[in-house]
Amino acid sequence: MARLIIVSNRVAVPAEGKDAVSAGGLAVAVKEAFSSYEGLWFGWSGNICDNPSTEPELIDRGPIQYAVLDLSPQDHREYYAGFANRALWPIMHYRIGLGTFSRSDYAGYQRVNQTFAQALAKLVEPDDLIWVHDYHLLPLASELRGQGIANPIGYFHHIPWPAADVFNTLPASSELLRAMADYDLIGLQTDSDVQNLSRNFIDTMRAIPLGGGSMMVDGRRTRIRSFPIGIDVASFKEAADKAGSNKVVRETMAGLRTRKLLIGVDRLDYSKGVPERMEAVDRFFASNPDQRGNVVYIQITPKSRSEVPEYEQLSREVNEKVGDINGMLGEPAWTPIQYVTKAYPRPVLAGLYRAARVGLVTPMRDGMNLVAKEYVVAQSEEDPGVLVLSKFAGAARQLPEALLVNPYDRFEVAEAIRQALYMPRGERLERWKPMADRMLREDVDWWARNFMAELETFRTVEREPPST
Ligand code: GDG
Repeated sequence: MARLIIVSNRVAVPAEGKDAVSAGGLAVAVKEAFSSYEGLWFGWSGNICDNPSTEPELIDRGPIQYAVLDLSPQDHREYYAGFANRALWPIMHYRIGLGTFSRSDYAGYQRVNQTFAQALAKLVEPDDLIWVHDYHLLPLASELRGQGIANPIGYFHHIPWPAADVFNTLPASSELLRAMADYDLIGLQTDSDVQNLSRNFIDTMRAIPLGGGSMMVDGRRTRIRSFPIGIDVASFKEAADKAGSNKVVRETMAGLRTRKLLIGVDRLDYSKGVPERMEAVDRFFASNPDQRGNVVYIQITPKSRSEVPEYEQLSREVNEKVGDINGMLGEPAWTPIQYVTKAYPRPVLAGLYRAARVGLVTPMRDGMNLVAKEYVVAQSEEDPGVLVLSKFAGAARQLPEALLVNPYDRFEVAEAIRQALYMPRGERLERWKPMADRMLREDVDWWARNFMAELETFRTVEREPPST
């Protein structure tokens, strides 16, 4: 069997005796990709220590091998919390004003990419395919080529690619684009991301389009295509079907009594539009006073990236907003917003999605947004709920039957909440069915298979020996 090497910033090494599917997020996607290959998953262990080894720790877990490196406190500060999450993340999400560029952070980002490439190059065998994930590792292919690696290397970008004028505000933008041309295949979430990056290549690097997404850049050929990521539909649906027996779900439903439930589930991140959504809910109660006491909004928001100052600030903002709204509108017997910052097991989420009449997924900008897909898949045909979805989430392309909204317009979101709550079953079903069918067809397996099939085509490409 051929071997696939997956590289990502964080590697989710499962506990001994467990397989990777028990974890969420990338682990689910990676498992699908590994189903037809022998696998090696390479990246950061999640540990921070002084003087980390440059030799990865090798761990065997069933069919998948893991190779992980620790980071030093400086690496973590500059590469991860700094350049990746304070420069690239905000800019990719169109938040230029929140971007903080520092030369030392950028140097740290390059250094960690180089260290990863040097360690990985020693493990690569001639027939391996390499699939790199996400914005932490934009220059990895270039570093690997510098180490003499000529294997096919693909990259998948999980977050949006902004308009060229936005990306080009980043001082390192041209250098990063040039490095990206060393990937054979660049996958993005949507066609509009593809257009943005292709324009960026053409305008900034005089890339020559060759048709079918291929481009010639500095004498190298690369291909840019969209591969919208999906979810593990079968297991999510099963979790939602069984959730009635879950204690947290049962107690939540009992607590609701006859009230209708609105649900939001997001990592605490300014791209997800949590405070803006709370304002829209506030607006909804202001213009629909008869609904006070009849509707409850549960927002589940596990904290993330607390080491980045903008996230701490957001956490304070959301706490304040929840306090204000509940204080102004609440009654001893009714709390309009139930805000929870702990992470729940996936079966609990699936059950709460099923119980919710309305799924509120209103990011200001999002590469895809898997919560929107999970909400759809968790619904039942007997009584499907309504998805209110930001038109700036990549998922909106595959879920056009949702109530699509502009998350910057709280009046529009409030009106969509009203419409969703009053929508008759016939219309709910008519909107939900095509979305559920599409999610089933375009699931995580479909995504991984498509990407790998395309990457496989680069096995036969003759490559100039890398100039070291
Ligand atoms: C990036 C892109 C793109 C959330 N709370 C809990 C929990 N979650 C799970 C959700 C969902 C996942 O986390 C979040 O998915 P998003 O799609 O919103 O993700 P990001 O983390 O921003 O990821 C995004 C994604 O990559 C994939 O390409 O869609 O656009 O930004 O699965 O269910 N899971 C559990 N407990 C929680 O409390 N177990």
